[in-house]
Parts: sequence; C-alpha cells; structure tokens
Amino acid sequence: ASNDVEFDFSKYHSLEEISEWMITLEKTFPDLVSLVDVGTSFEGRTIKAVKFSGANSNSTSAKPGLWLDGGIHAREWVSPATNVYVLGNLLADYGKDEETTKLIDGLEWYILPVFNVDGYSYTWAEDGDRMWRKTRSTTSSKICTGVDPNRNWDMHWGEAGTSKNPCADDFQGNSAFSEIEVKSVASFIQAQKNINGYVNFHSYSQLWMSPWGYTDDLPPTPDYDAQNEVSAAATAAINAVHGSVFQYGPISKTIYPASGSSADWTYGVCGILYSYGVELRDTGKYGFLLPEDQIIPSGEETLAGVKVLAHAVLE
Ligand code: ING
Ligand code: ZN
Repeated sequence: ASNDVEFDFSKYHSLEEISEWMITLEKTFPDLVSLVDVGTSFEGRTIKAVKFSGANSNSTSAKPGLWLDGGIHAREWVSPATNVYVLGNLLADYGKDEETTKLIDGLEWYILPVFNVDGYSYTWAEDGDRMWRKTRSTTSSKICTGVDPNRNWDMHWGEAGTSKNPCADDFQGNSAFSEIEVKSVASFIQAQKNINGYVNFHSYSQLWMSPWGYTDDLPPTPDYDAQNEVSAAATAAINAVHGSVFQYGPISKTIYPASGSSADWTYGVCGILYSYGVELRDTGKYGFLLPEDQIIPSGEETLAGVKVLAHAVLE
C-alpha cells in the first residue's frame, strides 16, 4: 500500500539513513506527521524528532504528550533501532489497528530516535570507535573528548555516580547543560507544556526504571506508586511478547545511583509524572553488540511496553 514506507527494520542504520527515512514519513503521512528540528549538535548535525498525532492534530493543545528518545549513548545501537521500529509500526498501524489509532488520536507523540547524533556518527565512522558512549565536544583535557549526556541534566547535577574526569565515560561536564544536545532537548521538552510521559532508551540490561537516580539515600518519589505500577504493567506486557524478563524499580536501586540523568530532570524539574529510563536487550551475552536478528523482537516487545505507558498517559 502507499502507506508502507520501504525501510529494513531488521538492520542497523546510519544517522543519514535514519534521517532520510524520517523525511519520507512526513511525505507518506502528511496528516499525521511533522518533523521537528530540536537543535544542532556540537559538530553541527541536526537533532531531529518526529511528532505525530491523529484527528484534530491542528488543535492538539489539550492532548497529553508522550516523548520517547533513543541513542543518548552512541554505542547502544539497539536503542535507535528500537525507536525506529516503534515509530514505523505505530504509523503503519494507524487506521488499521483500533488500539494504535486510539493512542495516536488521543496523544501527541514525539520520538527522537538518535539523541547523541555526533556520538552515533562516530560509532559508524571508519576512523571512529564502535564503543563510544559520550558526546563529541571538546573538554578541558587535551586528550579526552566528550561528556556523558545522561549525567549532564540540571537536576542534582554532579552528585552520586558521575565523574569530574573528562576522560571518564560518565564525565558530568563542566556545568549542567554544558552539552548543546542536552540543553536543546531539555528546552524543547520544557516548552511543550503537555508532555506527561517520557522514556530515555538505553541498552543493555533489560530494566524499566523510574526516578530517582541521583541517590538511593532517599524515600521514594511522591508519585512512586503510580510510577511503579506502570513499570510493572509495562514489563509484564514486554514479557508476554517473547518471554524477555525486564526488572523494574527506581534507577538508583535497580542499576546504580546516577545523578544528572534525563529521567530525574523530566520528572523532578519538568513535572512529567511518567518518566523512565529503560535498558533494552540483552542481559550481557552480546551487550552493546546485539546481533541484528534481535532488533525486530526488541521492537515488538518494546512497542508493547510503550503502549501500556501510552494508555497511562492518556488516562
Ligand atoms: N546505563 C544508564 C546510564 O546512563 C541509567 C543507566 C539510565 C541511569 C537512566 C540513569 C537513568 O549509565 C547505560 N548503559 O547507559
Ligand atoms: Zn546508556
């Protein structure tokens, strides 16, 4: 059908391929989709998100918003690939699948498949590094590059689980929001007053995590029960698809204390109730080098979890 955009979801794709595909979405689904330029990276690349919503998409101010982002860490390739799968499948099912149609009509969706565009490009480059994690900005160190974009948000910045060493993989940066990519995404999210769901996708470990990350020496968030209930339901939905087991709980207790992460900021500063950090496949057999034959299964199970979250945001 003319609604089916040619794209091989079972392969990893370069930033250029993903960007070109996103542009075709806007042409294929003109009534649903618009591309959003969220900002420009340190090296000058455009950070591109897809916004989509169904009926009455011109007067959507009352609709709740749901934001998903992938590829904040460069080497975690299944994260962009899974976001691309989720995006492509939601759009393809619009008008065909009743549940999907309801979720697209009822919500304003934002999906940013590749957050850390410079880092992702570096993991693809001949003279790059497949295991790169951080941004590609220059630092106070002559020999070390990049800041951890998931330690750079302005929420208890520079506390537990971060490094002041520019050579470290969890380098916090010289100040909160020092990274143009992080600052741009944060400003965009904050400007959309309607967003009430947020997921920051990583790999690997199979975890669905809620705030707080900045310390484990603290009572649960005031909204812990509501947040944890969605984590439980989302991971159950994931499990039902292919049997993958995802653990859930607060970031600081489920993986490790990590301050200045995106989910703490979207919840703690922006007030986005359903804010999560999610670790996709696998549990360590292949780690960051997840084989391509797991992309579609990851996409299928993650889509099931995302739909559970979307229902919670809609209600
Ligand atoms: N893990 C995440 C990290 O940034 C995380 C864990 C997720 C921490 C969400 C805080 C919030 O360290 C990986 N693999 O990057
Ligand atoms: Zn990560």
